[in-house]
Amino acid sequence: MAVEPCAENQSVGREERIELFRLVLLQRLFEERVTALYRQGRVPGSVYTGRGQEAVAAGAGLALGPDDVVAPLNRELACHFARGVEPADVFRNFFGKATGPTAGRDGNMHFGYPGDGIFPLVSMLGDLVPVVTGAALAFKRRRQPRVAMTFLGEGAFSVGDTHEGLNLAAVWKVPVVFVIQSNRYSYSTPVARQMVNTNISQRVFGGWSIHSERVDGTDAISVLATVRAAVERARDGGGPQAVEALSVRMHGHAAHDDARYVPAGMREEFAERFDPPARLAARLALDGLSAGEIDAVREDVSDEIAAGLAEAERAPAPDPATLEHGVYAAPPRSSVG
Ligand SMILES: Cc1ncc(C[n+]2csc(CCOP(=O)(O)OP(=O)(O)O)c2C)c(N)n1
Ligand SMILES: [Mg+2]
Repeated sequence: MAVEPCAENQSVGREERIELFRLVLLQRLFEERVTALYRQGRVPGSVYTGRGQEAVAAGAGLALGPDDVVAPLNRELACHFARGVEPADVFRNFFGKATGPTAGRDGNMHFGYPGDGIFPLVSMLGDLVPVVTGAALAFKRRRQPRVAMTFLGEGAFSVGDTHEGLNLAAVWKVPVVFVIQSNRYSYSTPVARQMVNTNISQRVFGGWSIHSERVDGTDAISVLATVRAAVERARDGGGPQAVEALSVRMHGHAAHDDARYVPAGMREEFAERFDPPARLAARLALDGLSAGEIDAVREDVSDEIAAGLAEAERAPAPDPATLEHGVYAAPPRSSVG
């Protein structure tokens, strides 16, 4: 079976399509590299990747304006990249380097740039829902035309904080966008064993009257168009918005999980037709980009990752004398190391 090109959507122009392709590839190739390093024993902790759902992170990330804020989860690296985070800095975090965003306190994805509108990841499922709802409440009270966004998976819908946050967002009518990653599993639990009505978009509308739409989460162009419309509705006073992006998690929960619980052939079949970077490349080819132009984007991304890795490898390890610094409150970066 052949790959399905991304659907035609006139609201996303040529430059944005190329940027989406770059972002999706950046996440894909970065995660392949960091997984290989993990298997070589060069990355402590574990590695969680978003293979199969990069288009959601890229499209939603690009849909935000410069003054908006976002709280990505650990499968949304393309969203960080869309906001200008450099691969070198993410590598520095995975390596636990002194000059990385957590100064070596975390070797994973619990980092952020609050000053640049990227909130650090809170691992407890659902907890970012009230956090971004609070940020959106602040924007509303200050009458600022800003929007807050977070991502959440099916797992968050089994946690009370999610329901409390969604309820308050609706009651307060704040400018927040919830991007729901429906990738069929929560760790090893198939969604149908977690909830009776697996149409989360319908539940969000039925439960809280939050405007909600479903989108093909493997089609970055559709994601960008749908989430951008949601962001603008939120910005224009339309209250909270939800977009449920449908995809398949193309690997286990983390690098240690071989996902034996997934039915044989499901992911292979999905990858053949719906692999996000292949879908974008097929659309770009239909748009008239030559194979050479498409390959040039791949090469640029690959070079950027190689350069970022080399830079991060040269970065210093934390000084043991600073062990207790910033554990409870982050010191300014210049004072670390
Ligand atoms: C409150 C809470 N309970 C349990 C966990 C452990 N945990 C981490 S990820 C995960 C599954 C998440 O599933 P989903 O939200 O569908 O995200 P996905 O892994 O599919 O990206 C679980 C149970 C957690 N992080 N927080
Ligand atoms: Mg899931």
